[in-house]
Amino acid sequence: MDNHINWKFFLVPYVKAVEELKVKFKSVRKEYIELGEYSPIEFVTGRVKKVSSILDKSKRRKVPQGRIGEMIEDIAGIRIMCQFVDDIYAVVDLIRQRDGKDMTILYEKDYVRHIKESGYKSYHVIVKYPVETTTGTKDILAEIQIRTLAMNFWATIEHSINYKYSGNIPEEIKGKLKDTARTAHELDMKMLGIRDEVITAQLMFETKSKIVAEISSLISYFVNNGYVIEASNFSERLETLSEANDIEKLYSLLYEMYSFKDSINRRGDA
Ligand code: 0O2
Ligand code: 0O2
Repeated sequence: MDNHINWKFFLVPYVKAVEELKVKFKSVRKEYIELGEYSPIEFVTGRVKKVSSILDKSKRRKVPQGRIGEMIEDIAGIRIMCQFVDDIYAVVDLIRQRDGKDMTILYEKDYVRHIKESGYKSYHVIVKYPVETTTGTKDILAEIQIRTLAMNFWATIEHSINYKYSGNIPEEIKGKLKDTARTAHELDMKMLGIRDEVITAQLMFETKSKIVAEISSLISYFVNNGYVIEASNFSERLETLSEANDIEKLYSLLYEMYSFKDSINRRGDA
């Protein structure tokens, strides 16, 4: 059955779709970080399904060879990992906002609220995504899986065990896996309880990193322009305030350094 498909040619638009979608979702995260805001996206991965897995799935589902592209919707797969359960729905909203623009949502499956028999949890959004190829525009189906880090940990482990037993996991191990799925769920619920605290700490870390980077580049500027003593003084103060995690005083130091930079520039000797 597979003899008739030129897989290399067939998979080209899928490879492109995965690459493009990965860049798009990674750039959403970047945008939040640049703006100093919390990103509901922690990280993004993606893959094109292996030919052997496509063949297995099409055999299992009795999909005719000519209809693989329209009937197997996860040949292009994107996975978006979130820190907290609430973030999953924020990401789904982000995808819905793009519906009809650069992608079209075909349907959604909420395995977060409707947990699968195995214990599997994730939110799936199946989209149609147009890819420009040398032979014209091709509409590709892609499956976007959105899950927490705990859900991802569980699914990854379960997937490998499933692979080992070719889908027939012994009842005893199945039971243990369901138990670990409940533990992963409890972890997510506990994490949700400290969400605000975690986000505040992370934003503080990001803000501090940005100020420290700016101060450091100003110190180099002063050194390069001959203000070595002043630079070393600023550097000592940076070290003290950085150790103390004193964001407000770091801001004041930055402000003072910009004023100093202005004054030497006005004097015209820098
Ligand atoms: P960065 O800067 O490390 O975040 P590619 O696009 O080909 O270069 P690719 O194929 O996307 O890289 O890698 P893959 O395997 O699809 O995804 C791995 C990405 O997930 C890498 O990011 C890892 O750093 C990131 N990743 C994996 N585990 C974690 C985690 O626990 N936390 C975070 N924040 N990121 C994780 P990149 O793309 O290399 O970029
Ligand atoms: P891969 O590439 O190995 O991940 P089905 O016919 O039940 O296999 P269907 O109806 O296409 O799947 O859609 P469904 O149930 O939404 O599952 C699609 C994908 O979700 C699967 O892809 C898995 O990635 C993931 N998934 C679904 N159920 C489970 C589960 O019980 N455990 C784990 N670990 N992952 C699951 P594939 O086909 O397995 O491909």
